[in-house]
Amino acid sequence: MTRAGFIAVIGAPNAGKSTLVNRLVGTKVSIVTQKVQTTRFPVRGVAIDAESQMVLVDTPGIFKPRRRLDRAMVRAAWGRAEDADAVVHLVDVNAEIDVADGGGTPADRKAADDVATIVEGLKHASRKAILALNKIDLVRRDSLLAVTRKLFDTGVYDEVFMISAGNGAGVDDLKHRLAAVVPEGPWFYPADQSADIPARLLAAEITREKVYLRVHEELPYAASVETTAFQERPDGSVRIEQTIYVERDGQRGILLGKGGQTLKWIGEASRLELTELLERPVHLFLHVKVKATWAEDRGFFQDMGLDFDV
Ligand SMILES: Nc1nc2c(ncn2[C@@H]2O[C@H](COP(=O)(O)OP(=O)(O)OP(=O)(O)O)[C@@H](O)[C@H]2O)c(=O)[nH]1
Ligand SMILES: [Mg+2]
Repeated sequence: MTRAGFIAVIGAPNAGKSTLVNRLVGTKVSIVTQKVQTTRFPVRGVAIDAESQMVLVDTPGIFKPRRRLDRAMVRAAWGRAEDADAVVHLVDVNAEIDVADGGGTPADRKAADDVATIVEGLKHASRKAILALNKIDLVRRDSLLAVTRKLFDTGVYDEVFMISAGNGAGVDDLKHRLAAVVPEGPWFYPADQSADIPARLLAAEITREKVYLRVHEELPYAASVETTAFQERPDGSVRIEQTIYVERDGQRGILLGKGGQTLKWIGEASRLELTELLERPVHLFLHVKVKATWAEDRGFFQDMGLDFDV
């Protein structure tokens, strides 16, 4: 008898949701950066454990939204949580502990604030969530207890796991549990499929990750990537053209870098990873365009399943 179901992974920005989904799946399906608000739309990765197929839905971080894009992202995250067979709430325990001790960076305090918002949201949910305390590689074991109790006492969880999505500690236990939680039924995807994201969208995401990795200080949230052409060539290679949108002229210069060096690095890093992911030679061509309003452009995000009607 097989089992199959959807599991939504929710949490504050930067909690490590995409890292966890990639680790559970065993391959990269969702991009990871040190920036908050990296994931913009729900990404599905498929994990298998014995007879269970788990469709993991990586969601955008839940936070207090301002821009229209942000509102659509947060709504998408809650929407997936409602639809799922189980919800994993992932918490950056390092940030929680620092704030509980009266310290922490402004980013840690923002994260703790977002965790409180999510707990409030979960109080209205129809069933309890699984709490996963992440980044335990960064904290002392004895400091975990107080934070665990504080969160558990909110009454919105029925289980707690302590994990490091980064180094894999505890992740197998969580995976076995999730495998048991999904209901009996036929699998949704073929056994060899690990992601459900169109190749052109994945290609755009990989390039966006490289943009963030390279120029994250200078371009906070200001860039977006669109694949404009994706052609399979007779020789087995693929030709990909992409446009990177920035909001201002000055950002275009930053992205290009001196003599085009920065863009060249981004293109090369993206091409290498795409070659590996797509398992064939990739010819990648990047263009940079200035479009002040890309974040307000409804059509731009429709492909990603984001709903702008707020
Ligand atoms: N030390 C440590 N770092 C981690 C762990 N898990 C994730 N990270 C790091 O935390 C940062 C954020 O990881 P992501 O997986 O992008 O986080 P996210 O929750 O998907 O973030 P958003 O998509 O922005 O909401 C990255 O720099 C990761 O490498 C962990 O278990 N330990
Ligand atoms: Mg993410």
